[in-house]
Amino acid sequence: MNNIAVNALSDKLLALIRRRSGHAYTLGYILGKLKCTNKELALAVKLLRQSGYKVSRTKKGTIAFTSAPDFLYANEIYHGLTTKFMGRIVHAYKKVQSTNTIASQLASADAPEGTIVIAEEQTRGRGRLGRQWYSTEGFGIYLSMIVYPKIDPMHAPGLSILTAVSLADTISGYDDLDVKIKWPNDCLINGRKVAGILTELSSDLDHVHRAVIGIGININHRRRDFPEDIRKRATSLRAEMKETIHRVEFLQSFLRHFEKDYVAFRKNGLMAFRKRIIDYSLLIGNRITLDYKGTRFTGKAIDIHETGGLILELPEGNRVFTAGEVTVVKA
Ligand code: BT5
Repeated sequence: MNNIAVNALSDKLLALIRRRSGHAYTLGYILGKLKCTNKELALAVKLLRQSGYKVSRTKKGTIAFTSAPDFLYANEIYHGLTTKFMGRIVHAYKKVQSTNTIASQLASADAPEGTIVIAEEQTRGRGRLGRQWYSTEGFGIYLSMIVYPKIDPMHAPGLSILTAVSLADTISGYDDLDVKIKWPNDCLINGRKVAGILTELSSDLDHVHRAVIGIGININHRRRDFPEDIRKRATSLRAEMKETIHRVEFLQSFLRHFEKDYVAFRKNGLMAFRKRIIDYSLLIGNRITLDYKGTRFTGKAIDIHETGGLILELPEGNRVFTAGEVTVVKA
């Protein structure tokens, strides 16, 4: 039996025995269902165990599923996923340079909408303007989602804001945390960055052809797991909640939130989310400085624009910004 066949058999075995967690399935039942030999079954069990699944076998040969590892395997992500299209196709990797790069290639080859690329580790995870996203193995979620939103490129900033709202809702579902969105692309808890979003587009003047929404989420980092240069500014769900979070469940929950929001966004635009955006916003209602293309603007952030831009009240009148680096001015 070659590796591909053992893989396929272990997938079938897993699907079969995890239907009833802890139940001891008899050997005869399993061999009959999987139509394989005892030796082939032993290989499949070995592979599952090597992959981190807890599978128990008795002397009589019964087999029971005990638990699954919290690895971002495609199999795990599918199991119990209730979305219609988000995450229905998963490209899962152990280590990549950047999930956004792979997702862009897949999108150019017309991968179906909702396809995701996910990795346990990125060696060149990127932020905006060539900055780096620290993507330590096993602690975070490094995710890229492919969407074809049929919007004007002017409205593209809305995709990042929409994603931030879905993420903030997902995080809020875990605990009573002080989650904020810092326009244009950060999620913060208690003032520290827990996630960043990088949306990359392929578009012409009036039409977005495809978008890759990349999200880095700090899930199970302890403070000391962050590199020193960001330790004071970064946080994770675990650091805030003092408990380990199941990454696969978090991802499934996020995909569910995002799918619902994205469908509403396509139908009704970003303004359908205005209240939620304002409620989560760290900036709206505050005096801020915004650095844009080498110029610093100081004023009050007063609202979100339908394009996803930030509306700033300046001495010369209101102005919409589509990008920029923002700092809240301390009163
Ligand atoms: C972002 O950029 O916040 C967007 C990050 C997007 C990362 C995802 S991971 C999956 C996908 N594949 C990719 O290659 N990228 C996307 P920006 O606003 O430019 O923020 C970058 C800055 O955040 C850095 O310069 C650091 O100061 C800080 N930073 C880096 N890693 C961090 C982390 N893990 N947690 C908190 N802050 C971090």
